[in-house]
Amino acid sequence: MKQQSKARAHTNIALIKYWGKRDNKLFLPMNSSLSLTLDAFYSETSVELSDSFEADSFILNDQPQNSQETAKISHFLDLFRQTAGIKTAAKVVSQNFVPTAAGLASSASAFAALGAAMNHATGLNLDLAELSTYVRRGSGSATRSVYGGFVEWQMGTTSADSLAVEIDDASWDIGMITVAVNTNKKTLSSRDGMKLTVETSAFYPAWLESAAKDLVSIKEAIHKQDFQQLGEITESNGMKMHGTMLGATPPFSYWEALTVEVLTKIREIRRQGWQCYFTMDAGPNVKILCRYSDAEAIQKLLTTAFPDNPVIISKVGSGVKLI
Ligand code: 2P0
Repeated sequence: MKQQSKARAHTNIALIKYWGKRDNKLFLPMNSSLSLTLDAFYSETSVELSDSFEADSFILNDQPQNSQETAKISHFLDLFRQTAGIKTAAKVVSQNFVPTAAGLASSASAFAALGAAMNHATGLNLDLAELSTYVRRGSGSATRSVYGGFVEWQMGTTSADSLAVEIDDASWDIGMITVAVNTNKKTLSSRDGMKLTVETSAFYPAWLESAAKDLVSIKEAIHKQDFQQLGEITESNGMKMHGTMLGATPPFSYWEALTVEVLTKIREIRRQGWQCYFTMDAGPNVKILCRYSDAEAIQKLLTTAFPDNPVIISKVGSGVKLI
């Protein structure tokens, strides 16, 4: 057997956050989430299956990866191999066009691209909804990167129905700006951070109750194309997620001093009349939901205030594609 496939997947930023698993092995989440797929950050991954390979190999950003990193990929590829009934080893070559491990969700685009390439190379050709249940088991947030625009990851009841659903293509003047506060590798992974939160946070039950209500409201806002409502829910849901971490034992936070300055600046820009709303993931960087047509003007205001920090505009991204 010899097959080769290559895919591109874009990252996504959750507007209703995924924060906690109810099953750590199957990556079943504690709550449903909803995201916007971004055009500016993506991964391109090729998978070559060949009977001549003795073992899996993995090259990321031109660097051959060690046995520990390769084992993580092998475990993921096994999901596809088991279904396809093959044992063929794979050569995986991946390029991330995303600052890695900085809360910019590189694992989402990485596993979505790898899964899509493997889906094709094995000849399984699962449809996108089913593919999302496979890539979920590489990284939860990858579930949502299968589609473009606004995407819901329904928590489901089993592994088979915990999947991505396309909600809207977000073609109504939507954009996102990222302010890179610090792109170094974080000290506490989101995987460990969410586990600690589920197990110890006094605020976690309130988070679950609130996230379920926010999901209903944000879907209404998307349906009505009500940008203000969309932004207000986004901002409040993200802050509630970060609140759960302060209620954990020991308490923790991904924020840095500059993060707070950026949030203060965004509120000021909003008072000047621009519609912009912030959200943050498991890192100090700030993402701003805005009108795509306003993005350059808002970028200028942010760059003037924070000249040393990259401020990156993105339009809405598409779903996984073979390339
Ligand atoms: C999200 N994050 O919804 C949330 C918000 C970070 C904060 O999904 O353990 O890398 O691989 O399932 O997907 C980041 O967590 O975690 C994430 P795993 P993942 O985007």
